[in-house]
Amino acid sequence: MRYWIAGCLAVLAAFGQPAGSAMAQSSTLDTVKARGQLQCGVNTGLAGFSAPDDAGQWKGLDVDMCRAVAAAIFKDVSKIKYVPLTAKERFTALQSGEIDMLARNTTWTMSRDTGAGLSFAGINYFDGQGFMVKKALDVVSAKELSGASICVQTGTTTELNLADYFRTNKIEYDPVVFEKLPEVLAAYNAGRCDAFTTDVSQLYSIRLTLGNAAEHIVLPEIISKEPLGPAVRQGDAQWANIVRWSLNAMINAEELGVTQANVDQLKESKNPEVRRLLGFEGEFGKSIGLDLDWSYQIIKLVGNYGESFDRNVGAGSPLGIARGQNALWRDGGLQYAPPIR
Ligand SMILES: N[C@@H](CCC(=O)N[C@@H](CS)C(=O)NCC(=O)O)C(=O)O
Repeated sequence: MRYWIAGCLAVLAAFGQPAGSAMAQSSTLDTVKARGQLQCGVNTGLAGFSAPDDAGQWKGLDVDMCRAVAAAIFKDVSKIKYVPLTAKERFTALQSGEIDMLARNTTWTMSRDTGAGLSFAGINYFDGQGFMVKKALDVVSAKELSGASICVQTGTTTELNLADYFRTNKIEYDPVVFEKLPEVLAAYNAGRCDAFTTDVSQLYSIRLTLGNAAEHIVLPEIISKEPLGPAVRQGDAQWANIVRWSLNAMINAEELGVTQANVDQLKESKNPEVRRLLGFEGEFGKSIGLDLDWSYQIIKLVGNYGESFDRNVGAGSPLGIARGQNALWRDGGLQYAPPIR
């Protein structure tokens, strides 16, 4: 018996274990540090969230989540390998250990958070699902889409919301389902479907790529809650904390008025909350395995949440999305981070 067990273990050792379970046992932070690079799963190309610019540099609100974590760990935002993933590929990439974190317009749902081997670390964009149609269709409400064909991508929350909405409103429709976004868009452009549905932020982003954006309208109905946020593999609490508190640091920095431009000046601040945020009081970095200046580095190298929002998707970007639900709680929005104390 003993021999058999030993033999079994030898076989296990020889063939190895799935990367995901092996990674969950060792610390993701140690793995990332030893590799000298954060492997971050992002969208294949969604302007404002994650897309390479003309110089090949990845930019976007989700990309800034990757950059914040790299800043906290390495004090260097170049130490990132961006792994572009489709909707269908994203969770397997995380489970298999191909990526350390996922920052890819991904909705936090109960089934994903509990059943898919992943944990969500916060919400970096409050979104909801909507519809886009060609203006020429002369439709002003989703309720007028009776009998319409609607393009949708598989592997998303979008498919189920679509079915729910039309069932609840007792409207007949014809779903046209594709695995990849370019296929969805080609079908929409070619008139194979009357409407395209996904998260509203993504509709605005995609509309800019359609040639004549003014020919398409986003209908007023928001049919779901889509809290988008970064996710990690289940089973490594320290790593989840690093990602969660990197986002919280950005939101708290906005609330405290700490920006990329004034962060060095504010090293002299007497405000105890600012002093804790910048690592001069308490030992908050230590508790997550990082240096005391972890959040200073995030603000210095990436900026606060509001700065990231504005330059990527907000007023300072081609998307021009209003802060809306993504404003800070004190400004009437939903962004609220627990305090660093
Ligand atoms: N937030 C939704 C939808 C996210 C999603 O994957 N949206 C599509 C439609 S815009 C997308 O990003 N596709 C790009 C791709 O798969 O490369 C989810 O988490 O399921």
